[in-house]
Amino acid sequence: MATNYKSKIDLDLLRDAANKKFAIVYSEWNDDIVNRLVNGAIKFFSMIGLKKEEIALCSVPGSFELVYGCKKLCDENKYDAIIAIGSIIRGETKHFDFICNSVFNGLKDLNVQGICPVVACVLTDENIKQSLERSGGKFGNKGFDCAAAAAKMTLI
Ligand code: DLZ
Repeated sequence: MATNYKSKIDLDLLRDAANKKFAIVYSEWNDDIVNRLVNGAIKFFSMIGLKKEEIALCSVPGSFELVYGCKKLCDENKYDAIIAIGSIIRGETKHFDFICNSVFNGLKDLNVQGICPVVACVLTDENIKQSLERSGGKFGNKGFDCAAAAAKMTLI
């Protein structure tokens, strides 16, 4: 298994996004993992000069509801980029596949609408170990990386 994870983020370029407005929509399912991702995103924003209070935070019950939450915020026309944060972990039923497909298709549809960029920070893991590895473990923190992606999208 690959362990040579390296995030390619140019903080100097992304500091120009410090005057942009960001929102995070996060899911309450698997909240221990989601909190780690949200903190990763906030850490990135603080590194480019944004305060936590300047980031709009909105919670939804589960990842399935991320699309609706993001759509509502898109329609407010107040944000330059929105990050959807969730953690979907495979269980014993087919829920995993249905939720993953719905979330990613829904977020893709929002991007096609083009109101504002919506970044997908939704982990889709087989087990909690994989989720921990991607939320501040050996594969970095996808919340941090996705916040950088959101910043970049405000500058293109
Ligand atoms: C129902 C469900 C299941 C089984 N697993 C997860 C999960 O791993 N991660 C997640 O974010 N949400 C899960 N949910 C909840 C759904 O996303 C959704 O909130 C409910 O189906 C209600 O629409």
